[in-house]
Amino acid sequence: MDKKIVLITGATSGIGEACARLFAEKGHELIITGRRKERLAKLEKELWEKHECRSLSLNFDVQSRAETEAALSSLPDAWKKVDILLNNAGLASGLDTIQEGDIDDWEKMIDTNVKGLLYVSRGVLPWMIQRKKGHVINIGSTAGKEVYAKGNVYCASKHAVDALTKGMRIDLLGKGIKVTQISPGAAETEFSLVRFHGDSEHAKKIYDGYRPMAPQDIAGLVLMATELPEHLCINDLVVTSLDQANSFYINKTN
Ligand code: NDP
Ligand code: 8X3
Repeated sequence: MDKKIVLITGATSGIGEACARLFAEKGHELIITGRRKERLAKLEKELWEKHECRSLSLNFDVQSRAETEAALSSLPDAWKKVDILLNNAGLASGLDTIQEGDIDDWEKMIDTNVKGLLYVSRGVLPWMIQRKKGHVINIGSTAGKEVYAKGNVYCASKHAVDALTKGMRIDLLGKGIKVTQISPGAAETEFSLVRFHGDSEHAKKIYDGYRPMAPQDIAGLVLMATELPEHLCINDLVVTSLDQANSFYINKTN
């Protein structure tokens, strides 16, 4: 097996954590990141005990350019040979009309989903370019394809991820670097808990009456995208559960 170094932003929960577990199980080496240090330490220990996976934790907030730059430059040279960058860290904060929206929520989403992704990519891409290989996978969303009521700024941030993914693929053409976007519909993670500012009752109700995807479902697709023949690149993969047609239509009859 071709052992790879996989850098996963937002590995402390949900899709990023499921990806960390799957890539570790497949024998790869991991750089796991997030703000919750204890969760990173626990995951690092678990991955070693279960799979003898070598992993390294970087504890930083992607909203901070200075923290992101410092964390990435602290990596030993051997760990800078990142083969796969999974830009996953992201969030929705609030669900309000544009006229009532909380500007702090807006800043959080734009700073994390757009600027954070840019800071991390700007740090890692030169390492990939130097080695003439690499794979960037951005976690977009169906919210990056359609806009739904009260989704305004979250949808805008995921539309930005969609545009940045396309831009990256164009700018990196001929450099041996694949750029993929995976755009999921609803997956049951801590996403809704975060969106509703810790209100677990409200968060649970979001998944009432239908079967959403699990974070492991997305992890399987991320892995699949990285295992294609060298000359093939999935550009964009929109995926929902069987109960979801798009951002608007969900079969809630279960
Ligand atoms: P979770 O809330 O379960 O996980 C989010 C992850 O992002 C956590 O590990 C969190 O780590 C990290 N993160 C958030 N903000 C920051 C920050 N400022 N700095 C560093 N890390 C951060 O949600 P999901 O797993 O669902 O979300 C992962 C991605 O998937 C997001 O980009 C989301 O927009 C996207 N997505 C989710 C869908 C869903 O329905 N769940 C559907 C489509 C896309 P920590 O808090 O420790 O920093
Ligand atoms: C998360 C999916 O529909 O809640 O990106 O926006 S949705």
